Amino acid sequence: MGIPKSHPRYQSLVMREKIAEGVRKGLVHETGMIAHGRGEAFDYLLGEKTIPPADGAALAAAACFKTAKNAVISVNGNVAVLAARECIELADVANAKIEVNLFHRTEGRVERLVEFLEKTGGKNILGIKADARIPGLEHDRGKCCEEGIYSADVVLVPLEDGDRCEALKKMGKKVITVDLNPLSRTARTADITIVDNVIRAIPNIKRHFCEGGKRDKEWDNKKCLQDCIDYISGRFASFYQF
Ligand code: PTJ
Repeated sequence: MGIPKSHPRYQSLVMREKIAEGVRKGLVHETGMIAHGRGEAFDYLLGEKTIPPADGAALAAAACFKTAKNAVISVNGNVAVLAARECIELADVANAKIEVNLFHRTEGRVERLVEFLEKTGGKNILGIKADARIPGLEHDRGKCCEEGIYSADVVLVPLEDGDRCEALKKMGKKVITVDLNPLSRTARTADITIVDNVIRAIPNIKRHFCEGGKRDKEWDNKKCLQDCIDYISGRFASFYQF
């Protein structure tokens, strides 16, 4: 579909089209459209821009990447079609690995996503050889790579499921997530939650990483989430802010 650049909702329509095309190509799971719709609603409430607490969280994430020994970026169907290039660029500068790790895992979709990421410029994309398990997770959603998520000290898991986020925390990992919904279980479980669209959050982490990625105090994720909720509530207070 040729979306005219002049359309006031151009970027949002492009994202929808990428998700729909991703489903058609077998990259995005069909429920990825539902997840996207939920995210879109929260993005609307944020004003479709990076709000200050989200930028602070992106800086905290960059600082985490700086000190990581084995950082891994977990990529699912939605993240791949929306922000593959951004994830690859972050992995390159931060010396992180990329693993395709799916909630609704099928070997075919993992292979298609690995191929898609490699065509976009990614190297040594993990995910096909899932030779380890995240303890406590039944079925295929517990599968991961020993060399990747299993042995990582820092994992960036954008658009993650709450259960898996909790299981990764139990493994002792530092978990960073990107989730537009500040109330989600994932948002509340992760060590660092960037309440922003993945298309903005990943480049923000990279920018902070390249600018030094230092933060002055311990990260308080609960306070960050409260600040995000306060921001949204503040916008609700006046019709004219929308
Ligand atoms: O490709 P798979 O099989 O791994 O499946 C991926 C999805 C996203 C379908 C799966 O992980 C899922 O069902 O996720 P949930 O539980 O619906 O959670 C997705 C969360 O991400 C929700 O809280 C959304 O608000 C949020 N979200 C959706 N789109 C974006 C987003 N957050 C940031 N940027 C987005 N573009």
